[in-house]
Amino acid sequence: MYERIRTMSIIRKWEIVLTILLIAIIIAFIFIALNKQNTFRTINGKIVFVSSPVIDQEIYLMTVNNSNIIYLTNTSGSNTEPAWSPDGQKIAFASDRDQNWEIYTMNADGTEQNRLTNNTSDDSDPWWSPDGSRIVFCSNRDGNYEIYTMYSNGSNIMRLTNNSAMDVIPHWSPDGSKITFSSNRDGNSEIYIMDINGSNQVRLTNSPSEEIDASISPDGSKIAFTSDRTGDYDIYTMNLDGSDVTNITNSPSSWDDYPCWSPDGTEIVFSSYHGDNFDIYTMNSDGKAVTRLTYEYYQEIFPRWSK
Ligand SMILES: [Ca+2]
Ligand SMILES: [Ca+2]
Ligand SMILES: [Ca+2]
Ligand SMILES: [Ca+2]
Repeated sequence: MYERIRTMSIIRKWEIVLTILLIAIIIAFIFIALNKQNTFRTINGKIVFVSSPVIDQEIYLMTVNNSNIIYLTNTSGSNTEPAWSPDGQKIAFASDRDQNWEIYTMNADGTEQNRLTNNTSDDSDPWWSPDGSRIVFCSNRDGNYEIYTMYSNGSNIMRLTNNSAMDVIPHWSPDGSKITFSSNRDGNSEIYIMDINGSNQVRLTNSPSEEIDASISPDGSKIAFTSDRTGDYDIYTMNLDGSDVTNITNSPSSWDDYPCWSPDGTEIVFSSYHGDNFDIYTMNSDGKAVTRLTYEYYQEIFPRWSK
């Protein structure tokens, strides 16, 4: 009888130990699952992006790792389309805080927000020249969207395009010699490239789908852009003459958009719409090693990377 009770008590002890072990394993799995959302990666430099936690869009800054996110703008009206000055000290952006879209600049900590344009039409999509002296942007001030440049203090506005189509989303090449943009002048949106005075406008893509958001890699060898030519938005790269087009995201289940090169050209930051909202991701320039940076429920778009 004693032996039997003793055996029972040993069995009971093991049951308790195993139960505790099982609970510990379950807790560990839950902990790992919860913290998977918070696996931070080190970002070389800083990334600004746009999010819309209320109704308006505001600009946010992510530094060191993706756990440090601060807001740079907080006004009535939206603040969007941030673009870094080449030295990483300033950000140009578009805002409708003064009732219509204008171009503004601010310091990289959100201070000294100054308006550069001042008219009743839409002025948007700023992008800095690599020497910091000028900003390219688009405006419909002449009745339809055209590409313009101005000095970075807002003076000396020059129109580069001149036709009845939508000429939008200009980006300056890192060597300073070219500007890429999108236009629907040939029937639907395609990627174009031109000299910085507006001459030599050349079409690089030719597909019945939408081609937008072109930006040239830091070494000047590739253009990243967005296209829905497969029926879903993916990010592509191509050579500067439009050859060697490669779908680098190639994910039919997600809308991938807003590509921007890392300062060293080895990676691309972009937004991807999974489930029901956009978040910020990085990938190598060949589309490999996709890493998620944000987990907000809101729409995180327009990521732009500076050193
Ligand atoms: Ca305006
Ligand atoms: Ca036009
Ligand atoms: Ca097209
Ligand atoms: Ca989100």
